[in-house]
Order: sequence, then structure tokens, then C-alpha cells
Amino acid sequence: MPDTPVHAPVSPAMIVRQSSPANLEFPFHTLSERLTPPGQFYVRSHFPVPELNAEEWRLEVGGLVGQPLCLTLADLQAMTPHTVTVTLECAGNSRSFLTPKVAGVAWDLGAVSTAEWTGVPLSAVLERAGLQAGAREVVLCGADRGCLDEPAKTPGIIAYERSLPLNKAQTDVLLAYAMNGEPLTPQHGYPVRAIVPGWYGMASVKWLTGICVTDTPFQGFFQTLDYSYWESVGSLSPQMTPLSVMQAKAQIARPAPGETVAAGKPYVIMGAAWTGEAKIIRVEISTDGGQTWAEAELTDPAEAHVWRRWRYLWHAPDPSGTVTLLARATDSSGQTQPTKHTPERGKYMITFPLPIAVMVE
Ligand SMILES: Nc1nc2c(c(=O)[nH]1)N[C@H]1C(S)=C(S)[C@@H](COP(=O)(O)O)O[C@H]1N2
Ligand SMILES: [Mo]
Repeated sequence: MPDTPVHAPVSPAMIVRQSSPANLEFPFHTLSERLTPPGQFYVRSHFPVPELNAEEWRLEVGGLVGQPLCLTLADLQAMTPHTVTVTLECAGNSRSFLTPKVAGVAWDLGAVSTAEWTGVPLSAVLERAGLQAGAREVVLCGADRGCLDEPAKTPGIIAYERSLPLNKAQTDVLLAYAMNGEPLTPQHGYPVRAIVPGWYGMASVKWLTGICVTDTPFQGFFQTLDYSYWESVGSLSPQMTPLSVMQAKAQIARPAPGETVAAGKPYVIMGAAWTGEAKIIRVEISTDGGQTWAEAELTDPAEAHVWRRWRYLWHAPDPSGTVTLLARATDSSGQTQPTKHTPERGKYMITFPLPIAVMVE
């Protein structure tokens, strides 16, 4: 690629969507390194940060296990550590692009971030506890609790809880106590959180204090009334299904929406693309509203569960005017982005190519 200046990040400040509880957005137009800079990883919380300290913290493992466990942080840290790089995206990321407007935090592009997580595989803890016959799901319980009026009303005070099917729980889920080599910060789940690679962020339960193995599908608030969608299955009407695996998606970081770009000059459009359990294999750019697409260059290696940054050398048109840029990702399972957001997805899984309108002057 010729020596074209890559437009530098401008404002590193987090975008405050809600101050209490904290809902903070990574300013996606500042995307630079593969790992989101410390303090810039988006924050999504439903309730206030629970007060936990490492000495008194315990992880209770129960339900359909051979031997219930009560683990300390030292117990976890004595087990073989694993480190993985994982991109988390909130299922409501890019919600501000939906028309008409829908309920929920109005995220732009920045409810997605990447970090290196260190901890103990959930499978190792389940193995230590042993599973009883009939074990089917693993419910992860957070220590945070409260009441909500939106998007639906909770039955009084509830905790943040979410379940995983046993096969996912036994595959690659991490009980993380460190983020980018440092202890978790309070906002990101100190002292221990789950990291569920390839799944939307809601599965990665923060402030983890309980693990319960069950033989029935979990039907808690954040599994049914919230963080679920209408899945079309066969000839029946759509069925309410908990959100799980991330869908393929590319986002443009630069130019930012509304940015002014020099007419007739080269500009390096750049961004990142991610998906669920497959690998990103292609990113395409359209500068004519989706009529034609050209392939972008992927600048990170193909790895599961982590975004790949990409760039595309664009020759901005002359004369001036407004141009709408689109990006579209395809993954190794053959999945590409849908052209439109469907009602079945409601206010989640917003993966149609997001229109980024820029001024060419
Ligand atoms: N205990 C608990 N875990 C939680 C949440 C929460 O509110 N409470 N929010 C979930 C959602 S919706 C997302 S997108 C991710 C966000 O993780 P982060 O704040 O570290 O970015 O945490 C998930 N885990
Ligand atoms: Mo989320």
C-alpha cells in the first residue's frame, strides 16, 4: 500500500451512554492497536458495581455436581492459568443505526472491544466438581443485583444470571481474573468474570460468585425477556431464543460518521471485523451505497474469537458531496452480513452493513 497517512486517533475519551450504572462506549473511530487500550474497553452494566474484595470473595459451585465446591481466588490462581485474546461485542452494539428507534442503550459503534484475558478454564472447575447424570446447562451467577423497568420489568430485585449449554461450558469458557495482565477492574467484573469466546457479551457474566449445573433450560430474566430474539425454525412461527453466538460483522472506524474527507485524494478506510465461532476471511467495502464491492486488506491474522483489523485504500471522488461508505464481512462458515435488519432480531444482532456518511470536500 502506498505511503498514505493513516488518520490518527483524535479523542481517546470514553463516550458516556449512562453514568449510573456505568454504560461507556469505546470511541471506535480511535481504533488503532488490536487490543483496546486500558480504560477504553466498553462497559455494559445493568446494576451498580457490587462491592467485592479478593479475600472474602468465594465461588460456589453447586447443582448437579458430584461434589459442591467453595473456591477462593487463591484456589483458582493455583490452577493452571490460560490466556486468550477475545473480542466482546454487546448484542445491542450499533443500535443507534436502527430506524425507527428502539428501546435500550443507544450504542453507536463502540460497544465492542478486545482484551487478553487470563484465568482458569471453566471445564477444569467443572471437572473438579464432577457432573451428575442429566447435567445439561451451567448457570453463571453475578453478585450484582437490582430492579429494572426496562426493557421489561423485573420481578423485584434480581441478580444478573445467564446460562450456557454444557458443551460450550466444557469447551473454551474462561473464569478470568486478569485483563491485559492486570487484575480485573471493578467495572469489568473484579475479582472474577466469565469470558465466553464467540458469544455476545451478555454471556460473559461479571462479578461471578455462583455456578449452578442444571438439567433444565434456564429461564431467567436476562435469558428470556432480555437478550433473546425470534428465531425462525422450520415451518413454525418464530420462537423466542436466547442470544448466543456473535454474527459476522465489519465496522468502519475511519473515516468516522460525518468526517470531512479531501476530494480527489487517497484515504485509508480502516476498521475491524469479527464473528462468532468461525474466522473472518473477507471484508469488502462499498463506496457507492452497496452497488459494487471491493476487497479490503486484512492486516491481522485469521484467528477465532478475535477481531481482524482491515484497511482499504480509497480514492475519494472529486467533485465534492456526501458519500456513504459500507463494510461487509464474510466468515469461514460462509456467513456474510444480511442487507437488512429483520424484525426477528428486535433490538439485537445489528449486523446489516452500517451506512457511514462522510463529506467529501
Ligand atoms: N454480572 C453481570 N455480568 C454482565 C453484565 C451485567 O450487567 N452484570 N452485563 C453483560 C453484558 S450485556 C455485556 S455486553 C458484557 C460487557 O462486559 P464489559 O462491561 O466488561 O465490557 O458483560 C456482561 N456481563
Ligand atoms: Mo451487552
